[in-house]
Amino acid sequence: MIKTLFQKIGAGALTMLVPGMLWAQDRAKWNFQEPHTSVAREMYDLHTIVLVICVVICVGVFGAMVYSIVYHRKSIGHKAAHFHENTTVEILWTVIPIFILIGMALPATKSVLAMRDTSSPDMTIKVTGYQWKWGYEYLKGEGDLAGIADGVQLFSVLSTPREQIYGNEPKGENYLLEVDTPLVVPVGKKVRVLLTANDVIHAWWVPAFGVKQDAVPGFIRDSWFKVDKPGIYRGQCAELCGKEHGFMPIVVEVVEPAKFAEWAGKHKTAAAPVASTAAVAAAGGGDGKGTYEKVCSVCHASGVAGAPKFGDKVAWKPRIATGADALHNSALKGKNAMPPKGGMADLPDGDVVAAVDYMMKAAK
Ligand SMILES: [Cu+2]
Repeated sequence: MIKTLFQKIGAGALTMLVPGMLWAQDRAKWNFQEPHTSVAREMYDLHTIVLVICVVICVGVFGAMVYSIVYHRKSIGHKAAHFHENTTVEILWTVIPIFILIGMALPATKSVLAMRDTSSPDMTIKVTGYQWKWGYEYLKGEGDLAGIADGVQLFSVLSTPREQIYGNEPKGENYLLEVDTPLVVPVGKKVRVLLTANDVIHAWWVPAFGVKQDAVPGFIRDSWFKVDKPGIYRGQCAELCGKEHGFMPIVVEVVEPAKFAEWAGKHKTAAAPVASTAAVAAAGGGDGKGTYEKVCSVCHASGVAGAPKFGDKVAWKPRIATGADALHNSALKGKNAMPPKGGMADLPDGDVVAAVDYMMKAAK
């Protein structure tokens, strides 16, 4: 009887061994991402230590239980021992867990303090969550980063083609984890991120940096990272923020400082205003198609919540009848659920007007 029981346990352990080995081989898929900041490394180690403690406790407790069930069972005539109100045992099972908890709490507290320490950064970037994209604004560089990227602003929008999302095309390698314009930061520099949101709560999460921070409208939260290796790091919005929550990934490109300066220089000239927004609006020189794709399409491509669908002649007809000026005004100042300039306060008026014209033209 006992023999067959152990044979069964042995066979069970063997069948567990194969998936266990497969797991070990493929662990990068199941484990945390490879950490690339000191905070992420601390989190990774903490997770490993606590996991090991849990496994040891689990094996110890269940081992004792199984041993007792098998060897101390009534059918072989075992007589139960009595150790009620045994002071030594009671002290032991109080003191040992206390030490285990202290052993876990000490390194965890140290890591949380390191995570919260956003003091003396080399660079500060404001991150704004929108439904459904990320906005980045380089606020201030310190030391040799002073002034290099200050004032550069960019928007990061999902670049996975809709055909892949709808299943009409095979999915790419970085499916739903790719954007048109990544955030670029220098390697080995402490970057402080200030997080906020424009509409609902989002969360900026980059696992390899050990950063996961809520972006709350009306509040500023901060976090930091200092990446040790150039490369492309991917993350996602980690707070359910609406129907396209899964479509606002984060891509951070970490580059050498020289390359960063070069990149920033390019973006600074690109961001410089060429003419007054009014003049652009008058000349109709704004980027209609680009603005539509970056801003308006979020609602108008699928036609959500009263937003007339792009190219839908029936839905657009009564709106077009109110005149182009009225539509330009609604887009600039906001109407019902549509925020002013689609929620992008920094958008030049010319681009907004051009985007409205572009959408009107498509529906005529
Ligand atoms: Cu979000």
